Amino acid sequence: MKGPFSAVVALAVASGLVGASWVGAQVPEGEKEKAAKAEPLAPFPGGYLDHDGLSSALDGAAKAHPGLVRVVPLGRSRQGRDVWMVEVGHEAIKGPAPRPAILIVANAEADHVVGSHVALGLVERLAEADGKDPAVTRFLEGRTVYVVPRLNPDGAERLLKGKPATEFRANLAPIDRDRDGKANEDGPDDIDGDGLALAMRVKDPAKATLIADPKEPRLLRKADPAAGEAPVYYEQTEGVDDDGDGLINEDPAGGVNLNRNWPQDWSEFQPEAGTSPASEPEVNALIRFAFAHPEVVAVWSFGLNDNLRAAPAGTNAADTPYLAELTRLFNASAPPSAAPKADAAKDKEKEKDEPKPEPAKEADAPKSKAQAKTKGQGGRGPGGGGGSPPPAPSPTPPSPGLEGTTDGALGEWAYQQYGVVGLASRLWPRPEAPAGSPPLASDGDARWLEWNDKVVGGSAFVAFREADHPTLGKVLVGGWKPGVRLNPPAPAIGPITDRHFAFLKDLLGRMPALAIRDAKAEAKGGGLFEIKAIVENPGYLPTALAQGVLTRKAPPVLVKLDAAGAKLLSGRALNRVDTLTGSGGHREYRWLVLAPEATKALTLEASSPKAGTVRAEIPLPRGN
Ligand SMILES: [Ca+2]
Ligand SMILES: [Ca+2]
Ligand SMILES: [Ca+2]
Ligand SMILES: [Ca+2]
Repeated sequence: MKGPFSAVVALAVASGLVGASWVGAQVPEGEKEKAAKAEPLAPFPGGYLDHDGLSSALDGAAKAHPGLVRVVPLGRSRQGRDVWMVEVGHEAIKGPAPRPAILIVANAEADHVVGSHVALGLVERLAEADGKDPAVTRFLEGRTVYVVPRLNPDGAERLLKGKPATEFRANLAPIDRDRDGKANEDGPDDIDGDGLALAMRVKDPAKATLIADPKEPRLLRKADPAAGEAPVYYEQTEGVDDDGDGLINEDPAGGVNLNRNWPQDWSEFQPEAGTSPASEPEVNALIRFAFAHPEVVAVWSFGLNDNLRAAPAGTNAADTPYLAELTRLFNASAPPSAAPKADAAKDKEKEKDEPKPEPAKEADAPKSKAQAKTKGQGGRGPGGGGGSPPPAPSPTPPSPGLEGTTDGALGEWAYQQYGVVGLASRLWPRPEAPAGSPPLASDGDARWLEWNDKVVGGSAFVAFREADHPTLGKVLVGGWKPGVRLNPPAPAIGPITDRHFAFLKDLLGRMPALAIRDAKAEAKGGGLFEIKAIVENPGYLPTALAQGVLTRKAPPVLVKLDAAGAKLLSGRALNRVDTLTGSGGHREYRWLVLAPEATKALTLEASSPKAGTVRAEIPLPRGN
């Protein structure tokens, strides 16, 4: 087969995989723009890395930045691939206490491969900025960025290299969708021999609900009987009835959607949510990591949910201002491309016409349950999806229970249960013309077709053409190539990464911190001293979100007076503070100690995994 997938390995090899890991990253800025104007871009998966390519690229980054970038296995996928965790931070300076951290997780949904490339790009940009950009350098000296570039290596591999090529979101765990005792026995097939299993349009008056749109015949729309329109087609995935049960593609290889397997609002009746929360080894490994690392302040996930583009809703009131500010910052550093509201409504309408169920394809304007309760307030909430982009492409409908929700999503879990800032970014919410080209004019499906025609030279959409189906007779086969509507052409990844790196730097500058000020001892005579100090959070974010306090997952700030050799008469040696709010939240402390002549000073320490550790030496004044 000379399909698009032959390009994956070839391009990965051509890029050398060291330093620059995708095709676009090697083209100088000016050249890139010229090229964009001059010739069409190759759509996904051209220039995207498979598991071996990504592993090599990560290895290359670690080798290029020893002591700063480390790549360790987080766990193993179901099929035995390493799920990589990258740690970025100066090892040599790493003290005994955990260093406050940010955790970035990408490519949980198999078909959101762009996430793994942006995650890799952020690792590279952080490492390259170290020693050049003072803010980044300072951060990497005292903090850590954890990055899981591809939580779902099995699913991504299926999408990138599986045959026939088809849309793929989950992790290949065996699931018997139609409960016939066999798993994965009837998936999409390539009936016309082009290597792709796309969409199939079938003329069948009994089941048809759709007609070709007179304005754009490449698109189908619902027939309107009131306008005298008779439906002509139904549409489903390309394929045949492999197991002879009378249904076509009723039990495709799919598995569990790794962005639906998290314990928050987990859906027990949805096969793609898994048999239990965290049933999947990839999700389980990350949850174990998270609870073993209370220093994580924020989880930023790249996927189909997007909660950073609209004002927060559904969060604890005390946390909302912080999240609103992050939203503002995000929109300042990665300006949203206004996704028209009409798109979501239109696609929902289309979903109703789909003839048969298929694996999970949730739409992209998910609302958390909390958000739903806020009466449609366009929100982000904990992993909510206000201001969301047009829905994911699919010739098949979503599972009814999960569509339009964030049930079981990582971002939701990160905030609601792990109790940290939970951010989610779609990265490429809608197709755009390359810089320097006229902007795309249309919306919704028409916009995708315009992008297909003008930007990628028509190579993302396969025009429907007649094919012989073994049981249905003549059918039409064609549609969007797998993954092309979720992952931008490779040259677009660099600029997307730049914008998200700008936000990451903002976020790094907003970590909670600790400071001890006005620490002093006053002699009261007879070896008695009054000690006073203020412990403050000069960072932007609180040392614990209200949600972190509520869930007891965020450790308190511990304030310890080491009164070694002295007797504490009043005040506690160890004080716990649930949280110090951001931008100057503080507590005042007072102790009375009786110190022998030999004790010259006392040590005060304030520490929190999420804010670091500070110490102050408090001399005891003697001699009058
Ligand atoms: Ca089955
Ligand atoms: Ca085909
Ligand atoms: Ca079948
Ligand atoms: Ca089949």
